[in-house]
Amino acid sequence: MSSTLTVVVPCYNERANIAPMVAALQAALVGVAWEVVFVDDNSPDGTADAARAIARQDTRVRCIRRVGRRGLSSAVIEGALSSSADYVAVIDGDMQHDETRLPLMLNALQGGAQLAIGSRHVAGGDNAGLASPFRARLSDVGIGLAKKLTGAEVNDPMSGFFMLRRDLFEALAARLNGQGFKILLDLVLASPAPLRIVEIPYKFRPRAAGESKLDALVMLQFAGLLIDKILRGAVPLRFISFALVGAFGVVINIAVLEAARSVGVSFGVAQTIGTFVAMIANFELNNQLTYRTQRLKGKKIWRGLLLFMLVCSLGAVANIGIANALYAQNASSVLAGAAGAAVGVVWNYAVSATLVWRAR
Ligand SMILES: Nc1nc2c(ncn2[C@@H]2O[C@H](COP(=O)(O)OP(=O)(O)O)[C@@H](O)[C@H]2O)c(=O)[nH]1
Ligand SMILES: [Mg+2]
Repeated sequence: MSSTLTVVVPCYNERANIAPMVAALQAALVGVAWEVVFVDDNSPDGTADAARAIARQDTRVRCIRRVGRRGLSSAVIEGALSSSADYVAVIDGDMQHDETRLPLMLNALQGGAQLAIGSRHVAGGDNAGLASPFRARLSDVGIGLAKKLTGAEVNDPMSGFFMLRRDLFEALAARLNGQGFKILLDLVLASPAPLRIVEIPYKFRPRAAGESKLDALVMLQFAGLLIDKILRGAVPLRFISFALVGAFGVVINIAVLEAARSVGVSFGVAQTIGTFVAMIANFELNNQLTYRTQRLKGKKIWRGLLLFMLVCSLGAVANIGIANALYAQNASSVLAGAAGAAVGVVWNYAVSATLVWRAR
């Protein structure tokens, strides 16, 4: 007999949370034919051993142990693709999500919804379990960006807690980006037609054991996911124009730097002036050339210029960060610099295309 519901639990160093998770599912899913798949990336704390010890006693429990791999999204994808059930749910392995919502999600799907999302941002849900005000802020910014850049009609597109029909997941699987943390957003964006989505409120709990794995790399992968989605279908000519303007900006930057230095301005100040002049020139050129079809005029120019400079500053941070990271891993300085610059220009282009020169 196959199960009705497969619960996929990505886990990394969650040993202490495995047994409580199985017990919680058992209590929440009375009357449902369920199974749970823990997808562990060979955690050093022995998470897989803990799962297998339970699996030996309980055939509803399975464990996929991946070696030489890391990544929440790809773990979820492989867990879901190992299912033969009618429905697949995804829930974090750290007890932060409220498993008692699972039957409600299942009801919603059986009533015709295609995707049920556990949401912290609809009435009755909350985000109190985020570890710090910084994380709450970060989460809000991420949600805002995701909504703005993608137009996804979901209040909590960053939720890691959701359920959908397995056949839908299988249909979308090949179109998934699979990088980083945000598998739900990835799924919503992969669907060629808008999905019938129901959001079910839940209260995000604080972590009871273990620690969070969200770090700078995860955030970078999130940026990559957004960029990937935006670039799909974008006009390449426009990107080329943007990149050429950027290259011209580098020339302006160096020219101003040298000119200021020749009249005795210190390097740091001269470079700062050069950078600002280059950004303003680039904004003007892009406004005249790259985005002439939606040129900003009048008062909108000032807002646009400010946003553009902000976006480019973030691009510069990503550029320097990536170049440093590659250089530290023994890449040649030219390769590291080029990779950093490439990421910077793609970021600047993708984000300014949507935020600064948004097509009406
Ligand atoms: N298999 C796998 N699971 C992961 C990985 N990174 C995070 N997880 C799991 O994904 C869930 C959410 O991660 P968590 O660190 O709690 O993120 P946060 O709640 O946003 O701080 C937890 O169950 C983690 O153990 C990974 O690289 N591989
Ligand atoms: Mg967590």
